[in-house]
Amino acid sequence: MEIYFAGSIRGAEADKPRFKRFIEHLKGHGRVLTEHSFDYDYTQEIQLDDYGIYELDTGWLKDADALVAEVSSPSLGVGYEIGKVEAMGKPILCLYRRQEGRRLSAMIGGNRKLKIVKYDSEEEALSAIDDFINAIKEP
Ligand code: 6IA
Repeated sequence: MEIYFAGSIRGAEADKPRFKRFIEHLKGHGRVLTEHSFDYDYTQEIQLDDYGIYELDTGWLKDADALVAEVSSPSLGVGYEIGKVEAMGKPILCLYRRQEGRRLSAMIGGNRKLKIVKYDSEEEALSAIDDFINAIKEP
């Protein structure tokens, strides 16, 4: 199972430690193609420019069996990735952390083709990941 984890990169510094914990959990289910996209030190080492990032990520989107998108912080890149993977007909889980005074975009929350899970605790998000991946493994 190859999993593409997506999350806001330019604009969500505070989310990064949580993303890393989600990625570690996902690694228990398969290969996380984007593991290093959220690892600043590693990415600095490989020094990709924006063209390189786009090529690498769009290749991984084609390879992936499923997309797990953390959508708590608005992100052009994550919205774009969700649209592309939806067009490929692959399963998509969107995880949204409930935050006072904020609402998920209607273009995500209103799309019945997406599995949307709104969570308060990390445990809820991790268990939603397990349910989502297990449902793909046993259709
Ligand atoms: O608009 P955003 O930057 O929030 O878009 C985030 C999404 O685009 C993520 O789900 C990634 O898959 C992809 N993406 C955007 N920037 C990068 C990136 N930058 N590396 C890999 N994927 C990216 C360099 C990483 C940085 C830690 C130095």
